[in-house]
Amino acid sequence: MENKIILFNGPNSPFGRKTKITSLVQEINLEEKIIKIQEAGFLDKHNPLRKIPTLLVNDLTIIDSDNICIYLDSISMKKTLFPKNEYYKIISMTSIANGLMESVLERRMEIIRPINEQSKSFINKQEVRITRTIKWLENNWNNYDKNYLTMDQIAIACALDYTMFRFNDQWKSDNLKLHNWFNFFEKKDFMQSTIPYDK
Ligand SMILES: N[C@@H](CCC(=O)N[C@@H](CS)C(=O)NCC(=O)O)C(=O)O
Repeated sequence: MENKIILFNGPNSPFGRKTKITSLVQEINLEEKIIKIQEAGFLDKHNPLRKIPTLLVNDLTIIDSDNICIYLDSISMKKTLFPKNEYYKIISMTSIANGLMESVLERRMEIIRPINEQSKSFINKQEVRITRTIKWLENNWNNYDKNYLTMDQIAIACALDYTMFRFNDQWKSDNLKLHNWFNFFEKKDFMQSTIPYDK
C-alpha cells in the first residue's frame, strides 16, 4: 500500500519551501496543506514545537526540514540530492543556509513586535550575521555543477530569496558570484512555483 504523506506548510516559510522543492524534484507524491501556524493547535499532537514544516507519513511524524528532505530523498527513485562523496560538505552548506533563514526570520519576528518592546541590538546582531553569512557564501562559492542538483543549492536559493522577501536585496550588488548563480537558479520551475507570499 502506498504511504499517505501530508506536508503541513506555510505560504512563506523558507524551511517549508526546501521540503516542497525536494518533493517536486524527487517526484514524491504528497498532499500539501498550507496552514496558519498561529491557528494550528491541531499540530501540537504531532509536533509539540508547533512549527512548519511538519510531515506525516501514515502514523509517523517527521519534524524539521532537514529530516523531511532526507526522508523524501530516501524514498525517491531519482538521483540523490545528497551524493555520498560530497555528503558532509552538502549538509554543512545546508546548515549555513538554514542559519541564514533563521536570522532573517528572527529579525522579522523582532521588527513586527511593538516598537517599545523591540531590541535594536538584537536586530543589529541578526543583520550583521545575515550580511556576514552571505559574504561567506560568496567568498567560499562552490561553482556548482549546473547539471547536478544537490540539497545545499536548494537551501541556499531559498535562503537568499527569503532574505529579499523579508529584508532587502542589497546582497545582490555586493556578491556578484552569488548573484549570477541565483539569476540562473531562480528561473527553475520548482523555484517559480514556490515563490513566498504573504497570506
Ligand atoms: N529548524 C526548523 C525551523 C522551522 C521554523 O522555524 N518554522 C517557522 C516558520 S518559518 C515556524 O513554524 N514558526 C512558528 C513559530 O515559531 O511559532 C526546520 O528546519 O524545520
